[in-house]
Amino acid sequence: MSQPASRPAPIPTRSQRQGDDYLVSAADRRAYAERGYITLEHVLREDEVQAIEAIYDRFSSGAITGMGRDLCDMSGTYDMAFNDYALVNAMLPRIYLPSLQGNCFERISASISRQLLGEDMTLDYDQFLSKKPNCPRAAFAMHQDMGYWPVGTPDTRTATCSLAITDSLLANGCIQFIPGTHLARRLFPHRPKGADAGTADRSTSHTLEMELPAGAEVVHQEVRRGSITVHDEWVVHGSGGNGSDQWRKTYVIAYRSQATVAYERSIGFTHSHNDRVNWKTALDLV
Ligand SMILES: O=C(O)CCC(=O)C(=O)O
Repeated sequence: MSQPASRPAPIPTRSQRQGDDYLVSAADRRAYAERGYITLEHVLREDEVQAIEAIYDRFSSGAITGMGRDLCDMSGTYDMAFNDYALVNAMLPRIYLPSLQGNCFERISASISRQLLGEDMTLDYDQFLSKKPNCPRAAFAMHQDMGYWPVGTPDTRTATCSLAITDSLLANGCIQFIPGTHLARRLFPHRPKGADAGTADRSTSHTLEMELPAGAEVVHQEVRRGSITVHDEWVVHGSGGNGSDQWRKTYVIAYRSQATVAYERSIGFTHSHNDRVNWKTALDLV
């Protein structure tokens, strides 16, 4: 069952932004714990979004080369031609273009993650996700982020901050969540997208999908340019296709604890799609 889209909040009269900090309120922290995600309004100013978008577009237009599988279509298979991509996924842009490092979204989202989850939160990975206009295929299959990551990490705390570079609306395939699905802290079964039809497996496509829990109520979370959502590692989420004539552009930065990031790196997991997988994932559990 799908709920009507929640509308973007009205412009607040007083911003929670103070320098490189965005003050996360006690109500925000409670909502994050209860629902598994929150929306924070007006995190970046228009001039800051514009500066980031100029760099962002170099990735979404394919101008940055040499990324291997880190530039792929998150809705399709690795063998697609760039011009056929529907959901352009650029993994680890700060590695491929180091001048991105230390930008204002990195600084502000780091502060937000620490206020939500503790001072030991550190940047784990970044990602640019762009949905082409008039592209119903540009859907991100519903999943839990833990489904993609190595299982067995003792401390799973995560704050994934997604900046809307464009307005993110129901029409262009905004993010959608099933609130509260994080509470049990357990993985639902995931499978490679297209596995049922025999059209893909994990070596041909990165994308996973899952059955939605019975009676699930999906909330379409619209977000205005410059505002962000933050979600945790267990909440079920994804997004629909782009039925509008506008791009949807999203800049994701995920934070995990220093100990967890050190553990990931020690087993060779960097969030690059070029990693050779030699650890257990959700697929080993089904
Ligand atoms: O923003 C979206 O379309 C989905 C992004 C997502 O699944 C994620 O960042 O984990």
